[in-house]
Amino acid sequence: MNKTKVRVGLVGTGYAAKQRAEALLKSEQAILVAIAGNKPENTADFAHEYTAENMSSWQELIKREDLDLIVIATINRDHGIIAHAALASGKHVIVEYPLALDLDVAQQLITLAKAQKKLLHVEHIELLGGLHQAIKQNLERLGHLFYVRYSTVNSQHPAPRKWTYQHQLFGFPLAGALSRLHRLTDLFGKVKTVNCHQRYWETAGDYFGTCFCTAQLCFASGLLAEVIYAKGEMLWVSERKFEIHGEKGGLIFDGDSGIFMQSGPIEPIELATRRGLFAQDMNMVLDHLLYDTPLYITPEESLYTLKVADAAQRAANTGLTIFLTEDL
Ligand code: NAP
Ligand code: BLA
Repeated sequence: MNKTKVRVGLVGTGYAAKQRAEALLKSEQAILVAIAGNKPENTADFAHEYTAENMSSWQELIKREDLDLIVIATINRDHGIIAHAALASGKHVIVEYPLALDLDVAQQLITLAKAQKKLLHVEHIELLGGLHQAIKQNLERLGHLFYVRYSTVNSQHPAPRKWTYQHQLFGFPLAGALSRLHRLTDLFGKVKTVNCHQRYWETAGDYFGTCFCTAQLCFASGLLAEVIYAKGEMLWVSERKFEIHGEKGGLIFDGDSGIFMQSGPIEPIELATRRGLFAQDMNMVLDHLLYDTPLYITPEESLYTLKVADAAQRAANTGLTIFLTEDL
């Protein structure tokens, strides 16, 4: 790009959008020009706080000809349709994961971005975080890996009446929370088979009160991974645990603390903070657009993980083991 500042339009006014806006405020390479939100009062407050123009809808935002880049930081259901419209109108796109809830839509977006010669970047900040970096640095010490357990359970009393507890808006749990699977595909490669069980407990209206999802992934390497993603009011204890077991040692992360275990003494492993990751992602994209520096993830990698999530959904719906052998 041959101009000094990337002109940005932002969709969303929640946590992720705020992190984006803060990063843009600090950046010399970009300017937040306009935003589109959901509830008018939230959008007005956000526009005021970041001195951005308040657009009445994402459709109006995307129509503007003075924007180079659209950042999509809104509910999962709308990622695909907004990304499509933005790419079709010639904008670069950053979208928070998941790229789309539907696998075919996600595939089409990658094709469209190529045809339009525009950047399509799917944020996967979990790859930038301390846990992932610590795992990468220590993985070789474990020898041949045979078992992984990754469990994120969020006990919430009462369950919030939020989009993250609405089927259509959040999507299938392991697609909506794609980072859970993406950590694994990034570390361990291709998946051969998937089993999954999924249950919701409903409350009044559109919302569920509890979601419990558990999947088993057999990787092409022979590694077995168990993933638990659960949230809501029927869960009595929260858990954030990542265990990796190898023939020569184990890595056990519990919350923000980690240890390396083998026959000798236990070694503590420090984790860097989870803060500042959206800003890192934002700055890498701006550098990429302006100076062609490399990015840390491709949309194809995110699409592959979405394939695994889609297989998990099919496994949960049918009770069958799903084979992903065409990608091996
Ligand atoms: P959030 O704080 O709950 O914000 C959600 C945004 O969506 C708000 O602007 C909200 O506007 C809007 N919204 C809510 N209900 C809506 C509806 N029915 N129709 C249209 N818009 C609606 O969520 P978030 O954590 O920022 O997540 C945004 C995206 O970032 C999600 O795709 C999420 O997966 C992704 N992400 C988030 C994180 C994180 O750390 N939070 C990390 C990675 C990826 P109102 O408040 O005005 O309703
Ligand atoms: C991911 N966090 C997410 C996602 C949502 C939230 C909707 C995407 C879906 C998912 O992967 O589950 C929402 N996270 C929240 C909310 C809180 C929270 C409402 O911690 C309330 C405190 N996100 C934050 C805060 C931090 C944070 C305060 O809102 C950390 C200081 C980090 N959230 C964070 C990270 C991810 C994430 C690093 C990526 C997922 C991962 O690490 O696997």
